[in-house]
Amino acid sequence: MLIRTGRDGFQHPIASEITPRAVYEQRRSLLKLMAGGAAGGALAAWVGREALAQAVQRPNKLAALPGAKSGVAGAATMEKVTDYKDATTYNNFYEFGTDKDDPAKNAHTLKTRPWTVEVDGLVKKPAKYTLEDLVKLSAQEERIYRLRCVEGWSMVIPWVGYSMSKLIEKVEPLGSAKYVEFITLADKATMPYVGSRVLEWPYVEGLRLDEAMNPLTLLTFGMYGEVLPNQNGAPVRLVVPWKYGFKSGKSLVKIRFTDKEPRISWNKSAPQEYGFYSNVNPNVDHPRWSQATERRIGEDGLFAKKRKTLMFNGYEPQVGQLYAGMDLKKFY
Ligand SMILES: Nc1nc2c(c(=O)[nH]1)N[C@H]1C(S)=C(S)[C@@H](COP(=O)(O)O)O[C@H]1N2
Ligand SMILES: [Mo]
Repeated sequence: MLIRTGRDGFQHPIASEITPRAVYEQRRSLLKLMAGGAAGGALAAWVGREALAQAVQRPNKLAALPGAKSGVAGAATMEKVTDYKDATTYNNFYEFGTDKDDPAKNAHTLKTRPWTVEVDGLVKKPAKYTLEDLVKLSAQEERIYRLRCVEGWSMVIPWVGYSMSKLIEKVEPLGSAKYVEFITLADKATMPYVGSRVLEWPYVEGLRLDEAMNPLTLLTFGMYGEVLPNQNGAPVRLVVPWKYGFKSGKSLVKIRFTDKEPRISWNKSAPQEYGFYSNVNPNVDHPRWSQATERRIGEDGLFAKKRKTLMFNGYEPQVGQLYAGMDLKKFY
């Protein structure tokens, strides 16, 4: 669905990316009501969501991937962990569709074995890692991170992985390496929306080298003590907890070290809305809405209070110094 804004006629491709969840769900059930006749439509919508939640409810069907509690500062918020059901049925993974429940419905086609991640560019030791080698490269840790999306929803998830810095140290970046580019799978055969005009494919993300080296940046293989469900970015993704969710690329296949700032997918699609840095910042509004508050998934009923969004998503003590002296209104 195209939405036209007043400013410079920019068209945003998808309503669901920018619509707060409560509004979006209301609108969907309303549409279904209108389509199916009042009672029948409402029932169908309810049954649909329940069935999806049932289908992903975890009778431990995924392989266990436990991690020892992390010793990294800031790696364990004490906030209530989001229900597994919510974290696995309300996703953004555009390769599988643009509705929040599309990834849970469609990502079963993703083939996560065999899987390799190629690390190249400005490094002394470029290498191709099999998933198995990558999993074993360092000890798995559990980290309970907040993840906040541009659209205003947030979650608290127990991720399992290890600091990206462990991999970076292994490949030994050259002095000229300043950025890291994260390239994700774009396989038309298994990802039905690759080729659609929503975004340029593959989905590409990037970090400055010092951001990637920050111990909080997590190379992630699991969540809730199990391997990642496909819809959450199996078999390996990034989690960068102080940045908006889209910086956390899913289903990584290539990691490349560069001397130039990588062109990232969302920035290409809408440069005035999504900057390279995309640090969570309540003081810098999105061009079309405030970023000062958020809704925690699972608490987004009609009467749930919004939460105040914290600078760098609450990770300022750990990452604030990375941006000392930078104008974050300019480098959004
Ligand atoms: N490859 C890929 N990675 C992606 C996305 C995507 O569409 N494709 N969406 C991003 C966005 S917008 C968010 S908010 C997070 C969502 O992660 P989650 O579904 O595990 O909560 O994944 C990010 N990583
Ligand atoms: Mo997002």
